[in-house]
Amino acid sequence: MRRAAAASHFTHLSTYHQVFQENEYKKTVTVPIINDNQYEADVDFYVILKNPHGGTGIGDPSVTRVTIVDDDEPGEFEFEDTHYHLDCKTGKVTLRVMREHGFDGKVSMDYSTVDATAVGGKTLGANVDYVTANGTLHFEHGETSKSITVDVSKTVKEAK
Ligand SMILES: [Ca+2]
Ligand SMILES: [Ca+2]
Repeated sequence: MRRAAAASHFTHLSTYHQVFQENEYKKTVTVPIINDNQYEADVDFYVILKNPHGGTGIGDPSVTRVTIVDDDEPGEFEFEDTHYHLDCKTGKVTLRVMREHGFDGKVSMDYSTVDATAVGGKTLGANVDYVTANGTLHFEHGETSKSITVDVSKTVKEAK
């Protein structure tokens, strides 16, 4: 578990002085937690009791651990369809990538083309069926879909 960074997750209370009145046996310490929208591992911090005054002592436990459980769902990526067919006349195919099961925070994902029976190349030519593509899709917080466009040959060829 990562150490909680004070600046980003909770307001740092370096020393907090509590005074118990006569007949008082219970007090609460409140630490404001900052709720962001970025997925991250759970983080934790400790609160310790120290410097008792007025003839009192420190009992056990005098240290407690607080875990900030992340509530953000960054989602997962998938294509909208398992198979795309294209009309050669357009010379390109657009594939839609969906971000499902959550859309919290800024996330990114890489993609690349892989040859099957079609042959990819840097530019379209005699023996090139499509232009190989690879890159990174960046999603902002709340963004749920992006498109990848691949240029393909307008020349119809028989499957090899
Ligand atoms: Ca959150
Ligand atoms: Ca978070």
